[in-house]
Amino acid sequence: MLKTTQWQTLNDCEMNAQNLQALLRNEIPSIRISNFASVEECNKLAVAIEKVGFDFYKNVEPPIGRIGITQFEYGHRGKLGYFDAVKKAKKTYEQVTSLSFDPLKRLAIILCQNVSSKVDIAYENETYRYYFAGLIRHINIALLHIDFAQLDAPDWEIGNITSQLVWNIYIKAPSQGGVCKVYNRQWQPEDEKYKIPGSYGYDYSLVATSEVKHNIPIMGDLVIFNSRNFHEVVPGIGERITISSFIGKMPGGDLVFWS
Ligand SMILES: O=C(O)CCC(=O)C(=O)O
Ligand SMILES: [Fe+2]
Repeated sequence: MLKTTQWQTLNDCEMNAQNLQALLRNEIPSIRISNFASVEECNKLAVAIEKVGFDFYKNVEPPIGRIGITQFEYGHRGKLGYFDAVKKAKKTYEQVTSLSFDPLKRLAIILCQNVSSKVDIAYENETYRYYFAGLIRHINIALLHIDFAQLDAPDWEIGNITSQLVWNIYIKAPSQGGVCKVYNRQWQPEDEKYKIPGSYGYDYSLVATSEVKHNIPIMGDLVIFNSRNFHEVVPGIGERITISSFIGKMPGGDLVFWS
């Protein structure tokens, strides 16, 4: 049984070794790295992203645009399709970031300074292939959901993670709203009965009495939260473009990235 205790604070926490461990244990709601990227770096990324253009998810309502691939979409379709698509997704990511900077690399350096274990892209031993990390998204609304590889990827290497975080950098932020609400309730298998049929969303009654942290999108900021916690993105005014990936903690303590 997972015990949900009150968060130590509802404020934004800075990145340090202690906070990173606290976030993995769901003792704090999020870590924010303010000015992770400059306005100029974000504007350059936005131009490069517009040039490439977004694809839209199949069967996701309301629509979410993305550049790159997700393990989630291949969870029920088999691994090989995902790993076959990694090379192209990586190439597009490099095409975009080469015109500005690479957020994944910048974050990996910061994480290395704050953990004693290894930090790398996730690797699938069965197929001898690296995962893709660095999803670019255009999200207006995201329904209440969680991202947790023990549920989404039980037969994949990442299914072995003991806890999972997600980072998002805001490349374009709405002038109002677009908040990512993170609830102090971590997914448990019994929660599957709250899943809305035919959707990735869960019923809001799950979080009716939960503590909630509002992560406000600010251009250039990077926010990390525990993606096993139920979360949603509420509507805003203006475009909202992010780059993200998951950070899993492997049983030996190593941190791995994937999207
Ligand atoms: O865009 C966001 O703020 C969070 C989106 C989300 O659901 C995630 O990154 O897991
Ligand atoms: Fe999510």
